[in-house]
Formats: sequence, C-alpha cells, structure tokens
Amino acid sequence: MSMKNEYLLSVMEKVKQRNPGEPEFHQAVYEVLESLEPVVAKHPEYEKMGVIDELVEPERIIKFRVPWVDDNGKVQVNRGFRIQFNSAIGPYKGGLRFHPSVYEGIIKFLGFEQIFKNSLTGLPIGGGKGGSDFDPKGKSDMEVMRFCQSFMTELSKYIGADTDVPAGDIGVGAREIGYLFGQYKRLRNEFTGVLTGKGIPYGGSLARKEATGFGLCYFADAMLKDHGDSFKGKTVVVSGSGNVAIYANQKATTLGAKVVAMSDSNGYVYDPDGIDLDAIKLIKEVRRGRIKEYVADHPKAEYHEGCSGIWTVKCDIALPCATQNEINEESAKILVKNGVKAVAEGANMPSTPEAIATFQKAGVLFAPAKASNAGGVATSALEMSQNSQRLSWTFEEVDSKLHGIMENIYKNAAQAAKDYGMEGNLVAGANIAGFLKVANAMLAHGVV
Ligand code: NDP
Ligand code: 2IT
Repeated sequence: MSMKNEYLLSVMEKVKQRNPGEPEFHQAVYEVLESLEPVVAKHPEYEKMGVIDELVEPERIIKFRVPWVDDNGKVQVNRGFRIQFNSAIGPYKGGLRFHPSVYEGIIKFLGFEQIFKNSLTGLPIGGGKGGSDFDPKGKSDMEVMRFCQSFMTELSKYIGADTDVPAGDIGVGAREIGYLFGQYKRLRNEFTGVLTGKGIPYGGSLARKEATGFGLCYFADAMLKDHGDSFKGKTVVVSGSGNVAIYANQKATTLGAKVVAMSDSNGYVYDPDGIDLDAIKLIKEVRRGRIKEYVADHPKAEYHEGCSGIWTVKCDIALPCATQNEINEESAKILVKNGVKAVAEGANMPSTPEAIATFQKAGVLFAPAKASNAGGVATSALEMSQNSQRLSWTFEEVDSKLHGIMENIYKNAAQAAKDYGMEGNLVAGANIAGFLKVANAMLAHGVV
C-alpha cells in the first residue's frame, strides 16, 4: 500500500526536507500518515486547521553538551537531547535512551511514536523523548553517576512534574534513574515525581519494572483470544534480554508458553528446555554481563554469534524486544515460513515496513509497538498519579489497572480499524485511535 492523499504526501515531503538524514523519523511519520488517509478524507477540518502539519513538528527540541570526568581523570563530552514533541493532552512524557547510536533522528522518531502511544493509554500524557550518545556499557558506577549528574544539571532547566516527566529506555534503568533523580532533587530542593521508574523507597511504583513486558503479553493475549487462541502451549522467541524482554518472558511463561530463545546485541541463546529466566536475570540485571555466559551452566543450550539469527528459531509467537528495525523482510519471511502465528512488538518500531507487510500479507496476527508496548508508559502515568496523591498502591492494584488498560488499547485499536474499513489491521487502528484524541485536543486549543 502506498500513500495517495495529496495533502499527506505534501506533509511527508516537508518532513523529509526539514529533517534530512533522519530515516527512522521519516519511517515513523510515513506509517502514521499512511494510516490517516481515510481519516483526513472524512474530516477536512484536520487539513484546514493544519493539525497534521503541527503534529509532525516538535513543539521544542533541546540539545546540549554533557561534559563529565572519567575514572582516569579525563574529560569526556557527550551530546544530550530532549524533544518535547506534543503537549496537547498532558505533560510531555517519555523515556531517556543512553546508547552510542543516539542522534536527533532517533529521539525524534521515538518522540513522535510516543504521542500516539501515550494517547492510546487513555491517560493524560503528552509525547516526549530524550537521551544521549553516552554508552553505559563498560563504565563504572561512578562514571555513570557523574554522567547522569551532568546530564541532569542541564535537563533540569526544562522538565518538571507538571511539564515533562522522563523515564527509562535502552541503557537507562533503575541505577540511572536514581542518579538523575538525586541530582534533580539537589538542584531544585524539591521532592516531586519528576521522573518515573524510580526506586520503590523514593516514590517508584510497584509493577513499573515489569510493566512493559507484562503489558505486551496482556495485549498479545487479548489479540490471541479475539482469534480463539492463547499463549498456552506455544513456543515463543523473545529478542533482547533487557528490561522489556525479561518481563515479557516471565509473563509469557506464566500464561503457559515456553520461551526458547533470547538475545543481546552480540548474539542469541537457544535452549530447547525453555530459557532459565533466573539465570538471565542474574547475568543481565545483577552482573551486567553478556548473554553468551548463559551456556556455561546450561549444557543443552546453544549460543550463536549475531543477533538477527534469533529469527531463524522456529516459533509460534515472536516478541521483538530489543531495538528498532531488528526484523527486516528477510527475517520476517523466515518467521512466516517457520509458521509464526503472532508477532507482538515490545521494542519501538522493531519491524521494518517491509517486514510488517510480509506479516500482514501472510495473515500473521500483528501487534504494533505503539499499542502493544504502551504498558510501560501507562504504568509511568500511574506512578505520576500515586506521586501526586502521595500514596502507593499495591502490586496487584497497579498490575490489574495495567491489564485493563492493555485490553482497552486492544479493543480501541481493533474498533478504529473496523470503523475506517481496515478490519484486523492493528497498525492502522492504533495510529487512528491514537491520533484522534490528540488531534481533537489540538483543534480545541486553536492554532498554538
Ligand atoms: P534495555 O537497555 O534494558 O535492553 C535492551 C536490550 O536490547 C539489550 O538486550 C540490548 O543488548 C538489546 N539491544 C539494544 N540495542 C541493540 C541493537 N542496536 N542491536 C541489537 N540489540 C540491541 O532496554 P529496554 O528493555 O528498556 O528497551 C528495549 C526496547 O523496548 C527499546 O526499543 C525501547 O525503546 C522499548 N521500550 C522500552 C520501554 C521500557 O519501559 N523500558 C517501554 C516501551 C518500549 P545489549 O545489552 O547487547 O546492548
Ligand atoms: O518507549 C517507551 O514508552 C518508554 N521507554 C517508557 C516511557 C515512560 O515514560 O515510561
């Protein structure tokens, strides 16, 4: 399918001209605009009021120098970013990514996706994203702390509990959030919920750590159930072995599936008996090690160099939970050939457009990231609510709210696809449902 609407094509052209050299951002925008063709045809007011022209332009881009001193006393300089993309329905909300591949285009694509994802949660949160090209791998805790303090010294000027509330993403977990929070508190002399994903002793929410992975499985389960199926007895492959992957594995297993493979950026492990998740947690969460260490005490398991090989492992359900564009057309074709029934995205934009087309053409149930991985940010919004109330809810309370939110997102995305003549297409449904709420809020606010 390719886009035909002249207005949307002209918006796309301008996005490419204004944001040269940012292919991930172009990819994310194109997918949304393509889904909106029937919406703009039905609602000329969005074009007339320039809503989509505004939507593709971030409200604010903050880009800054992050100098810090390494353990050898040498000065290092990284780049920091925060893109405050859209605040029509709430304060900017979205994670921080620390990874050497980070540049403005990555943060822009993630910030753009976040607008629609956050809208889908049904909670009052706008879209934002930030990060740095800092690589936490191989750095000491003290180096990570000094980097985080320097990063927050600048970022603190632009964020706040009612303005912009960052959280984690790749390379930013509990340790980093702790250092960032400590520095914000020191600079501002205030204790507020300015970050989410905080430690439990200082305002974090129970179940936030598990939320993205659990939410992904709740969404996939709702999708499977709608088609008379479930996780029970299924063979599952989960890429990545970070925060999202670990808790996706845990929930899929609880729901009766067997997860046989996981990966990191170097390679993947295959264990025919089912991955021993406690071992993965020990390697990744405690030791910050590499996934190949798994085979040392799991004699039946195999390690293979190269992360994309994981998609050659035969499975019923694939849960990509590592990074963008990790499933290309070739990998998608192999998954289809091996009989995959469902693909649910835990990472942001892990499937290329060609891979998505391959799945949809083959009739594979496909859950797009901005719907299926929204459980993390939804629970972040629940953390914000608890912080505002100065209360903390039980694990069960948060988890059951998360479950309800994911089922609703599935229902709303499926319904929006149906309403606009694309039944079963959750990519279009999620884009449309996410868009409508934000666009109507923007219309109500006037040209601002
Ligand atoms: P983590 O840093 O905890 O884990 C990332 C995992 O992905 C690691 O196993 C990492 O391997 C692997 N990975 C990262 N970059 C690459 C790469 N370029 N190629 C291959 N593998 C890679 O991050 P999260 O689990 O938090 O995030 C994973 C994905 O989920 C991202 O796309 C993120 O945007 C998305 N997401 C995260 C949410 C959250 O709440 N944390 C919420 C919604 C989406 P290695 O250790 O070798 O780098
Ligand atoms: O991509 C995402 O939704 C996240 N990294 C989580 C953002 C958040 O604010 O919890």
